[in-house]
Amino acid sequence: MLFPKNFLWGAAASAPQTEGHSSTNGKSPSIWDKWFELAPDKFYQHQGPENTSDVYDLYLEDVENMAKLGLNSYRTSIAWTRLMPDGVHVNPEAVTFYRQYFQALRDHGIEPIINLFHFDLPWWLMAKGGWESRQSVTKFADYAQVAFEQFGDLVQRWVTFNEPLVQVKAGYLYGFHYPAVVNFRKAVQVGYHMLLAHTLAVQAFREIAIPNGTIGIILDVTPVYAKTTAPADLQAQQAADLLNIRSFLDPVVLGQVPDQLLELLATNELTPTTLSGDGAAIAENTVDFIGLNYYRPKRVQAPKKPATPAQMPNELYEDYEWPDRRINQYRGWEIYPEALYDVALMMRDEYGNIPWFVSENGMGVADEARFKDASGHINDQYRIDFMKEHLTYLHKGIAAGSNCFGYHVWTFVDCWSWLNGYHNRYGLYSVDLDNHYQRQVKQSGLWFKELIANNGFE
Ligand code: BGP
Repeated sequence: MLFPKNFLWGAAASAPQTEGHSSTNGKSPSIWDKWFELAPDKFYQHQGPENTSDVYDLYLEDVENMAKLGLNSYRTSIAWTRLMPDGVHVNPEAVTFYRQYFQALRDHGIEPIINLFHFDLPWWLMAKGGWESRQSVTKFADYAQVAFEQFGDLVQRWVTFNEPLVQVKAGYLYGFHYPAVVNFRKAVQVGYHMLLAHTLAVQAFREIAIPNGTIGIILDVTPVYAKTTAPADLQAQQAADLLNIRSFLDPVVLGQVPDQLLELLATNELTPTTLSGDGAAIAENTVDFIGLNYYRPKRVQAPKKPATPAQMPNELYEDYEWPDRRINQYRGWEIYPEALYDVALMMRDEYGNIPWFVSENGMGVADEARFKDASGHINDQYRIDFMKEHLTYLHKGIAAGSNCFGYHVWTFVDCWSWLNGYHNRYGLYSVDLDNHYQRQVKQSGLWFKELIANNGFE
């Protein structure tokens, strides 16, 4: 099974989950640093964001290891709180660090794909209302412009946000992320401000005009599957699809929030506050490419207690557990590789076949040290199987004409996960927390090397 020529093979990560040095080198606190300080019990084994995988010190070793496996691309993010600790001044230490890091990637033949925001809102901005406040939009656009100016000579492919809807859901509906507010109206307003922040960052990018530069966004997108074809289940599916997928994918690719979503919001008294000119800005600043993170499908059914106006999404649709599902028992997520084919066709048929790539796919497993083989490598055959299955369906989608240009695994080196700390590991390399973050390749890393060398697998 061969993949297209020049296919991007790589891995993804984020600044807050890998860099460490979270309170040093001029960085100011993000909501994660502050939340850990305020409520350490929420975090698995009190593992906070201070140290993570020490990429701040070890980036060169990681880049060399990436080159050994043959990666041709790597996505990480810039920490806003490191680059602009007070939102106004640029931190020279951060500029030096990121320039050296991105240069090292380039020197090793690895294209840096750089994301501006991966859940790590500055605390100073949270104190002013965070994404609920309209000023977050312009503050983000200012930061984006600084990043383009500082690193535009080293980075051509840019990303504005990673999974903005996860921020919305985790922070304003389900209590997983700070500020853990539960309020549907606020959630919609926050999502709208993130969409506009994205839009103004794209506008700034177009004005700066980095040679050969392209810009996109990374979304957690999977087709929504209905329990049955009964009208109530299909109606639930449509609501879930509009809120979870089309709310971002339509405006960023097609330049317009879908009318059906506007109607759904109006019926439920959820219409966000907007300013004149917003719609035109959204229409004029569509993206060049899309990154799609895929881990698990979304299955829904008709709500047991429907209500209008809905106070929570489960009054519009309810999650459904398919009895035949396979589960990654460590993370509790369904494994359904077939969805990647459906995603590929959705991009082909409903989004003008815009270039897109799988920007995250991976399997988090606990206690991996127990799988060490005689050679001392973690023998993570389950991860190899997981990637093979997903790549098989992705390949089928590409063969059907979908314009997919790459596949990035989450992640290269085991990293810190928001509330789960180092419980579930995703890396192609392990990290030894008791031994100065020592890295060691897993069997999946060696398999990935072969995959890249052959541009496919048998
Ligand atoms: C994605 C995020 C990543 C990463 C991954 C794995 O949604 O973009 O930051 O964390 O999920 O999830 P988790 O770490 O919660 O197991």
